[in-house]
Amino acid sequence: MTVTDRKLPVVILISGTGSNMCRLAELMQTGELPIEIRAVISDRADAKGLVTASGMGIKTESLNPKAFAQRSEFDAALAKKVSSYEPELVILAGFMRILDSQFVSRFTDRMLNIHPSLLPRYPGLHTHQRALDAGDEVHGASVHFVTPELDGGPVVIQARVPVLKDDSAESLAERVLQQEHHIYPLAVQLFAEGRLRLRSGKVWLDDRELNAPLQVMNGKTP
Ligand code: NHR
Ligand code: GAR
Repeated sequence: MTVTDRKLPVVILISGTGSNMCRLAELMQTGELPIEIRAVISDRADAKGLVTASGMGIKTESLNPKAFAQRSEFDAALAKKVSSYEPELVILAGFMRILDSQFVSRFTDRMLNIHPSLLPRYPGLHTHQRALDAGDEVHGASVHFVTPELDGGPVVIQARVPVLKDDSAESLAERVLQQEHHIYPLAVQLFAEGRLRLRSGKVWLDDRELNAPLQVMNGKTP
């Protein structure tokens, strides 16, 4: 095996449909993305994405938060499960539970999330409705490194999506999701190739500090 054949071991955390996970898995299987998905783990046993992943031959697990008396106990059990796969990158892909700083510190600088807004606008939930309510003309999605502060970690890449006159939260979410399927694989690829890193809280690309997130508009880098 040569150096370039090396695949980055990853674990993906999901809660729902898992379309971002599925896109990453497809690109792995066609050889376009140098990762090895060691497991897909959900906090919901009924997540559709678990069925998709096992149908693609990927190991799946779930861990029910209700089985734990405290949040911190769930987070510790999840951290243990994730660690057992020895991932070099943890990928949050529609994972709907806030993780405590104990969890985050275990995977410092090697955990990414995709969030459906142009951060720092609209951290948290219901981002599409909030963008509509604010009358924004442009909305989008961001890939960021995960830090203990919710959706507050350094942003790597963003996709901008125009808001249309008759958009509902659902129609807007659908177009944003299409763009997520472009930017998440790109960020994961840069990380897997060793070109993208978080060092002392700053994003580095090709040995240069990134002073603004990479930008994609309608699938094109301007
Ligand atoms: N954890 C940390 N420490 N930092 C981040 O940036 C995180 C995180 C965990 C998840 C994803 C995030 C998103 O992209 C994410 C980023 C869940 C909630 C939330 O409020 C908010 C943001 C995100 C994920 N969850 C509720 C909770 O009490 C539960 C909501 C539900 O179950 O429907 O955890 O949007
Ligand atoms: C995506 O839009 C993702 O950005 C968002 O949920 C969707 C998951 O879709 N994430 C969050 O809202 C995290 N709180 P998917 O399951 O089909 O990838």
